[in-house]
Amino acid sequence: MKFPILKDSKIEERYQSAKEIYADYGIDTEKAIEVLKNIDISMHCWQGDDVVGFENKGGNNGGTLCTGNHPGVARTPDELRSDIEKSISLLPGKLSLNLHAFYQENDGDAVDRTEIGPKQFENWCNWAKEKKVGLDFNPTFFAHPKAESGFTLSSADNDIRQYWIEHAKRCREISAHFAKELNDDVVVNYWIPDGAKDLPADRWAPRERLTDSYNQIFKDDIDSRVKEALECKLFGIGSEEYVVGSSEYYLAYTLMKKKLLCLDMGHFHPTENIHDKLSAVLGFLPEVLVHVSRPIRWDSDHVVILNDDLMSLCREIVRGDVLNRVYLATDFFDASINRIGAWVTGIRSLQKALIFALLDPTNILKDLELAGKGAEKLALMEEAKLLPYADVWNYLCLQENVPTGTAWINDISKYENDILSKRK
Ligand code: RNT
Ligand code: ZN
Repeated sequence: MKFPILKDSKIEERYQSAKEIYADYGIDTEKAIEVLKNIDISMHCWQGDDVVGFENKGGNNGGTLCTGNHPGVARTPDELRSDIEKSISLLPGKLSLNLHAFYQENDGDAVDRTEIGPKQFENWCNWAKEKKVGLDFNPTFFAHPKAESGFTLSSADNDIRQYWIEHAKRCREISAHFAKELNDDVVVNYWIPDGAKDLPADRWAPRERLTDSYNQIFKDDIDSRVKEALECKLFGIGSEEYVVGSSEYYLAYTLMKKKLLCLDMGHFHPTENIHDKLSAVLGFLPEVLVHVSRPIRWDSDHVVILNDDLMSLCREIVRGDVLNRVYLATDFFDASINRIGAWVTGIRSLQKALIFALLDPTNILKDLELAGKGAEKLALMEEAKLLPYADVWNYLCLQENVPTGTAWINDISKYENDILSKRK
């Protein structure tokens, strides 16, 4: 099917009507659009190659699991960049690219993770400058023989632990280089797979060692544009019973050491949502990083869609007026469908949830709540879901020169035919 291209004049007409409807609730659509355009979304690079990277070291991914083998996976940095560029051309707003250390570029022989530096990321950095996107970074504590025991920064083997401490230090150097080159914030996220499949005899020592490792890593001050976040997790495959970097562990550590806490939407009990956590932790922590993901039954990292979890998350950020204190980074990977389609669907859904949140009649809802008018409040919350935010979204896409409505689906099919299907 050829998906319809909406006429510009129709989009403008519908926008004018939507603008009036929202104005009746005291909502300024122009302002919402301006805010959305400036929300920097950190787009994860790893949807494009199924979290494989360019080292070919083997080793497991620390319990993260990318399933499916849809053709057209990016096999080289150039292919990955081309796929990212295609995706970016279909997305409005501001973007950064989120890299992992194992996306280093080398001459076929991977540089050891304790020896990587800005040089292995020179092409990425130049590319980011040219495309006017920011960069974020992650040390990679998995997919490596030295992570096979299931422990990295909390390992009882001192050589292994020192190895990963050194890797983290190299990543700090790379991140500081990015911050300087791009003159921009660089969010660095630490996620380690450390944990045990079954009952550990000692839950204490790994956490003590982890604290010591982080203290060593963070000992030297770093460029203030480098924002360091630590990601907690409930459990992973192979770490069902015990995760060293649990929620309590990282909440305590980040509070004490003034780091960012990273909340991943898939890293809590299956019925637990992260939107309720923002007003709790941001009362004490200056900033947080959110990994935008979609768990189904477990931390499955499905492509993000416009569901209640996502809408609640964005609403909380807007209602709490904390857009400048919450960094948003996507984190999902599906290899069973066209990967550009996966990326764009997920990121557009996040942006749609944000525009929806920015058009929320929050002030009226708060007044109704204070006046004890519970039924009216609930009724308006439900009716607000039918307000014409799609017309505002399309108008925003038009202004940003990216496809409106479903037209972008034509683009991914064409790219699949022209480019992806030729990758054998
Ligand atoms: C794993 C974490 C982590 C990774 C990425 C690749 O459970 O969510 O953020 O998905 O670093
Ligand atoms: Zn994550």
